[in-house]
Amino acid sequence: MAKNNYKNLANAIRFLSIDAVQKANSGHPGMPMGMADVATILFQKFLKFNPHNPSWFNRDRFVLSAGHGSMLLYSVLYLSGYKSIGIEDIKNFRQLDSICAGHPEYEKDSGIETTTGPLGQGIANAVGFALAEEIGRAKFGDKICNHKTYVIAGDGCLMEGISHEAMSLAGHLKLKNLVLFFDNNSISIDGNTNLTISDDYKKRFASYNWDLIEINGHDYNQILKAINKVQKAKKPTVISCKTIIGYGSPNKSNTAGVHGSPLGSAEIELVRKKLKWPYAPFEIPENILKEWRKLIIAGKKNEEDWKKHFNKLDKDKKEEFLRISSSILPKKFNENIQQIKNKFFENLKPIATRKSSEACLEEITKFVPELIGGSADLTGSNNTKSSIQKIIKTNSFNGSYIHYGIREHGMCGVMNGLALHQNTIPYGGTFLIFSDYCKPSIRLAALMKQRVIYVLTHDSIGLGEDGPTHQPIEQLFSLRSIPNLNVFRPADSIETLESWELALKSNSSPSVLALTRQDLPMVRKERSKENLTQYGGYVLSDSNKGSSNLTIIATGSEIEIALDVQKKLNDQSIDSKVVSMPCLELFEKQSKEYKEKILGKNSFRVSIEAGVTNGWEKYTSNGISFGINSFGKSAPYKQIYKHFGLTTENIVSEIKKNYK
Ligand SMILES: Cc1ncc(C[n+]2csc(CCOP(=O)(O)OP(=O)(O)O)c2C)c(N)n1
Ligand SMILES: [Mg+2]
Repeated sequence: MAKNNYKNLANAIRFLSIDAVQKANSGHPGMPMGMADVATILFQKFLKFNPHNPSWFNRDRFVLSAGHGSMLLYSVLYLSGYKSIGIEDIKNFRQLDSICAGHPEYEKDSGIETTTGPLGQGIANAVGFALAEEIGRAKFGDKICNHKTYVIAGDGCLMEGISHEAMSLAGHLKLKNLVLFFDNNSISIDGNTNLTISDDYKKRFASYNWDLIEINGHDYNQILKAINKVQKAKKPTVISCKTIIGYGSPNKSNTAGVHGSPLGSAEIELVRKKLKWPYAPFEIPENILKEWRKLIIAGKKNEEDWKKHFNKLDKDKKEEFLRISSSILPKKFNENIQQIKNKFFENLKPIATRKSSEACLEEITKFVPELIGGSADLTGSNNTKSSIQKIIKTNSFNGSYIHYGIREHGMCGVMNGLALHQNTIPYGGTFLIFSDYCKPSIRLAALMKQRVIYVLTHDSIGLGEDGPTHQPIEQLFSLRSIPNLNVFRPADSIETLESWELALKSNSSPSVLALTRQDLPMVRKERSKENLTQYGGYVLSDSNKGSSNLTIIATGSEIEIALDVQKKLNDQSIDSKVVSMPCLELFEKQSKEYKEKILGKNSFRVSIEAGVTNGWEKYTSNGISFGINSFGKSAPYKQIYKHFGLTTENIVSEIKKNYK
């Protein structure tokens, strides 16, 4: 195609972006103007996708990590004929409920592959996509799963710590189908990037084991050549594109002023003249739109070619592929879980919930092959690896366990990509305290409704001697404050198994499993088949068959104390019931009647949890919340419990002082 034509195709992206930002009176025109040429060549000449079936499994993934440049993505999806975005949506940029939201928000079947905006996250998601692709290829063969993952990232994404973690892992694993376009415009919000950075990018990327190709991001030949070259890459590649932010704007290009503000009508007039674009706002001339829309035909063919290969798969493989890619658990899932439960009921010995979780995984990994586990260098402490799991390594992706290294943030961003790719269920471990290093990615998993499972062990002062830097205090409620995240804190092996079952069935919410380091007694002795954790909270033990006016609510390791308190009170003829509340979010979803019945409408309520009490007061307003509202202590754990008054003696005495 003539270069002139590419220019027009790219200018269509530029003007849709300029005009949408101007109409919304907010947004970021600079980045789409700068990267329009690269995006045009990528979509026109290389990207394998089907605009009329955006979820076609073997499509190349395109991630806009520099999410502020969202208009680039919306423009290119509209132009190439996705039904999810029409011209009216573009005119509605940044308005309530518009698919063209301020930053790209993941929506299945829309072409928006992931939610971006918090800089750097998209790079980690892209590493997850590329890793999932390798895993898919190892499982289903290179005719079924064999695609590229392209990501556009700017100066900002590459400054963020998560980019270092994720790119280092990708280089180590040699994810050859991963291509990062670096929008190397040397401008961010505060001005020229030389205000703050003097990294040697060449050395940086080389040290990660990435290839680097440097091009002028406005030269079509160079863009074509570079993307052509990466088709045969043996490692992940950065294509560093020297671009001019706000390309085409006579007065604002190459300045921070064009990063995040509308250009203004006078300047837009000048851009129209300079780029020879005489058309009205939102008008794309027919010949240009037609050229873009040819991608619909090419896309259909892409998928049809793939289907021929898919049809050649044997019946079992086909069924397995369809099951996994539709997020359906194996047929015998419920039956198998029940068998594990029966086995657990036989074992009454005290056991740490992290170990119970390991026992769950030992069985579950046998019948849920799409589970892809890992840990941020705490495999032996998080108990995240079952004995049958093979390790995923460079050039060997037929395993199901990833050593993420000490890269918690990267791990969680990568897991989001693994989940979004739709052929894995990712879970990953670290200590609960380091959920603070994971939080931005956990939040995005919740926002995107992804089934990601966080195995967070050493969940309280119960970890003991490692001291206050390692003892979670505010973490449980901080995680509970994230919408659409289920935080499970099971009390024994049965609740741990029930939590795993719910997390795996939870197709539209991520889950945290907060697990203990220390041994806990088995508290669920009654052999109920039903998963009681699904109610979030339930009566575990009642000393007066439903008519006591004292309710003791606890979670996880503090259930042991709650039961002991109940016993001591009972010895003194004070009745009480103990409510186990492994998941507050699921409890909140129950009916008002159920909640009142469990908590006791007029009961004196006590909560016991080894963490901040702020949050429990909702349930215990008239009663007492036992917890810890300062940092922990370094000592053997029983001494720390005593130090904070989390002992049967203290709690019984306080209850007796305040109750009745
Ligand atoms: C984690 C995070 N920190 C800060 C921001 C706010 N922010 C949005 S864009 C941006 C500058 C990005 O610079 P660059 O990637 O070079 O984009 P360009 O100006 O070239 O479009 C900042 C600081 C953000 N979105 N995410
Ligand atoms: Mg920049």
